[in-house]
Amino acid sequence: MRIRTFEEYQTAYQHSVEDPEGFWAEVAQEFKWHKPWKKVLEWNFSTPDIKWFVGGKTNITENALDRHLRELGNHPAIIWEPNDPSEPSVTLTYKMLHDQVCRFANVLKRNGVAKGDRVCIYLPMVPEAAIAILACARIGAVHSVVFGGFSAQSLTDRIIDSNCKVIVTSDGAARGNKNIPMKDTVDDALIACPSVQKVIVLTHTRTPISMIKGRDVWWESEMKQVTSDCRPEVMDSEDPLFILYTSGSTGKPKGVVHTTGGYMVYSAYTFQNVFQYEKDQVFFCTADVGWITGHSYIVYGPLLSGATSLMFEGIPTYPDAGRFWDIVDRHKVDILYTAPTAIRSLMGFGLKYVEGKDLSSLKVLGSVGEPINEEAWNWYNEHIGKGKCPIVDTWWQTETGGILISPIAGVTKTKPTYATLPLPGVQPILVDESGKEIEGNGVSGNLCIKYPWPSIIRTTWGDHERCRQTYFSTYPNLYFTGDGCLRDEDGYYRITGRVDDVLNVSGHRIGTAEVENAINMHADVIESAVVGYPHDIKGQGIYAFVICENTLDDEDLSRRDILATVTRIIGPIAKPDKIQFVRGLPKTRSGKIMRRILRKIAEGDTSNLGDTTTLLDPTVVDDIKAGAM
Ligand code: 6R9
Repeated sequence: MRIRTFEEYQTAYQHSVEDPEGFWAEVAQEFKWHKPWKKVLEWNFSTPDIKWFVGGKTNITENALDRHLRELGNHPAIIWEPNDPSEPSVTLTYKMLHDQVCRFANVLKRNGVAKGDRVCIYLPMVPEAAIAILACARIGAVHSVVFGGFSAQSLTDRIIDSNCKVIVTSDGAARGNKNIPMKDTVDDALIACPSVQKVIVLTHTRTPISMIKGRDVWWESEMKQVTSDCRPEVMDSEDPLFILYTSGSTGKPKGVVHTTGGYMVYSAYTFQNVFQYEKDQVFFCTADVGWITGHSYIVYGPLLSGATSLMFEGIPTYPDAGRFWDIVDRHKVDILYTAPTAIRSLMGFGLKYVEGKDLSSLKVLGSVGEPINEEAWNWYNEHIGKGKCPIVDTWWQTETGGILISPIAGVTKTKPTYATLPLPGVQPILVDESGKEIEGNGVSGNLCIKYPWPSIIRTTWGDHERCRQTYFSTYPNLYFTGDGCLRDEDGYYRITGRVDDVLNVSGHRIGTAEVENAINMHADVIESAVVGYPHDIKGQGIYAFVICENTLDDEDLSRRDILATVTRIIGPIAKPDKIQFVRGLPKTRSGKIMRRILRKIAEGDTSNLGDTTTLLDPTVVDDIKAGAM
């Protein structure tokens, strides 16, 4: 299963393409199955209908916890670093984690959760988030983790869409010098969610909160009522493991569904190979468990591999911009996996926060979430890796469940800004607008994948047709990623960014349509159009063109009201960086907004706006140009 040399990578890759079923069967054998699969793969990209390890029975927590108890029982599974550096960190061994997961699984059962039920997890970055996730998987409940930065409205939408029965939350969250309400937000969200029967509340910040009789119970007192005996539910390989909502180019976020067997095999395989994890190493992924990166590379991938996963509650700039390096130094972190936006932001604070920190434990550096620019890559390489740590620029998506294109640390020759080569089992293909394959090297096109890998999206919750439409209909018989991509002369892949209306702001995926809908909720707004523009730290910033009824006495106040509205509807991560009030939007005669023009204006490149003669009213463009920010 483990690739050690480039020759081994080539052999594994070839094997995976010539005999995918044989290849993945071998990998899957490392896990404990209650019943072996009858067939490795059944697939059809047109419906789509994809099944891995068909008929196989397993439980992912048995593989992530029980399987390690004999050899690694006293080995750290999770190291938790709190927001406040003066508070002690917490270590949970595999035995302790197993005990807590089983107990909380029993708490869920006690509160009416059964196999197949959906449980919403809305927690800060505390070990209990991992415990709650695994407890769901233990009893076959489907977890739906919602990122703590989303608003009550977003939480409501997600709870309703997946019809969650129980919510797990905390009183509050500590982030930097802020205390963020969690239970309050849940209370607001629940006004519109009749399906929710129980709220399990972890005490964390001890902020005063409301506790409603019959509905709200405390995590701690529930845990005292149960034993740590909880037999793992035997799950079918294709039983849903979790739902994770993500933004697309249209409509509300969709619930991406991952299933048990394939996700288990792929998250573990990619974790071990991409990062070349060795026993006793400390792996620090700085993502939030509310995103796919946290699911696959804080919780499942590392624990399935018997690794030690470091979980950090706080933010990279608290108490100062040296916090990551301080954590690396104190916990002797071997592998650091973070996002370009964090690197760019920390770069901006200068080297004084890096100096004096002992980073000599680092062996591998990872990057994820957005394209990494050359300057950030070089800084990461020189000042953090000291020129001796391979950088793995890992490209993947919520829908792919695990890393698809990435160097294998120390094995694949890296090149700044390139995700380099597909992992075994991954068959990328570039196509032009008409869907024709673009062959050869030194070319670019839209990135698709032509063959299933074990953790490919199975459906979008409650709306299979939407899954087909979004990913499998643009180009027949291909999975369409939504990303543009270049393949250079060496056959190396470089992801150039989204080709659809999805923004990537500080590594967070946000749909322009979602932001527009939120802006349009403001009482004075008539219409809006949102585009991305290059932003030095965030990668992309959000630029909103807004037609407003009566801004005009105090534009700044109107801007602030719009920001507050977006925060209320989606959450602070979707707040536009720039709001320009306009009298009209550039529309074609059929009423379509010409975003190409708005994008150019937002980028500050108004010299060549292309053909504007097809516009209903070409003069609005001059007005917008004149008022550009
Ligand atoms: C894992 C994750 C997915 C989108 C994806 C792409 C961008 C992710 C990248 C990258 C360039 C990388 N993206 N990794 N772009 N290089 N190494 O981030 O999932 O939140 O679903 O975002 O992020 O545009 O399509 P998700």
